[in-house]
Amino acid sequence: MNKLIITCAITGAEVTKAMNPAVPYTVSEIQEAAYGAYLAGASIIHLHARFDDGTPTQDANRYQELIAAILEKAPDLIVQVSTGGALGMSQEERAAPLSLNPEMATLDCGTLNFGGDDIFVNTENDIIHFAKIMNEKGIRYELECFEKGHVDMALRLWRKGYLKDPLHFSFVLGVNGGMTGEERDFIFLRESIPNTATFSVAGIGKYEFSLAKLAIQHGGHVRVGLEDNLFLEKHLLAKSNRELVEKVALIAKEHNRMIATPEEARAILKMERYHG
Ligand code: KMH
Ligand code: ZN
Repeated sequence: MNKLIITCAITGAEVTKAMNPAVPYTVSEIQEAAYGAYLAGASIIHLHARFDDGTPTQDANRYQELIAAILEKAPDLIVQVSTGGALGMSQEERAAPLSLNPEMATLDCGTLNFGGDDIFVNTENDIIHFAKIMNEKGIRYELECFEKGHVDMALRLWRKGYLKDPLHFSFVLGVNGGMTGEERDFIFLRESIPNTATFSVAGIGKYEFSLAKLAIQHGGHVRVGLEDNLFLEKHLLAKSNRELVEKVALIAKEHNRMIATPEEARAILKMERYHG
């Protein structure tokens, strides 16, 4: 089986230190979190920018500072910026970090409820807009799909030529408003994408490690991190992102799945460009 790409979603936009003090905000906290995840086996860092007080931002200068700090400690890491940003941000705001020509970015493939009154808005035209920018700049996209309709949307846009090969999906399962992360959901999604596509899973909350295990068994890749889940196990907060990556690395070892270095991850994902 191919090697396992581990992505670490180190901070996100919605989780706070009040929920888990290990959530990183500052440049040095984010640098440390990324480096710890790297040492444990992560080859991709899914990055949201935040100001020192935790406020999420899509400010390109802040992203630049964070990316430089991450690459200073681990120059070969793949940094994947978020174009999802935080709930309520405008399309223009969310696209800002693409001006930095990052190697990789997320592309969210549909709208969904996000708990309470919140809605994460990604219209068809939003998706096309982000895709056009990324195509022009040669930025590799990870297609975030929170339910089956998002997979269908991505495939429709692929057939129309807005999305280019090679496709790499991320099944983000367990959001309050999206699809759950039960085994049947995973199998359904996995069987819905072309054989030529690669995929990763991001299990939200209690689904983090059960989905990771399924993906490891089925040749997929895995994302973990405090953005997605705050707990190492039930009632036990994770002390760091590194701990979460270490737990996945252990599951991979139990299933005889080797872990990809960043260079190997680039080869698996057929990425042509190394940084900006
Ligand atoms: N913060 C969420 C509303 C992404 O990074 O592309 C959206 C999100 C997706 O985290
Ligand atoms: Zn994110």
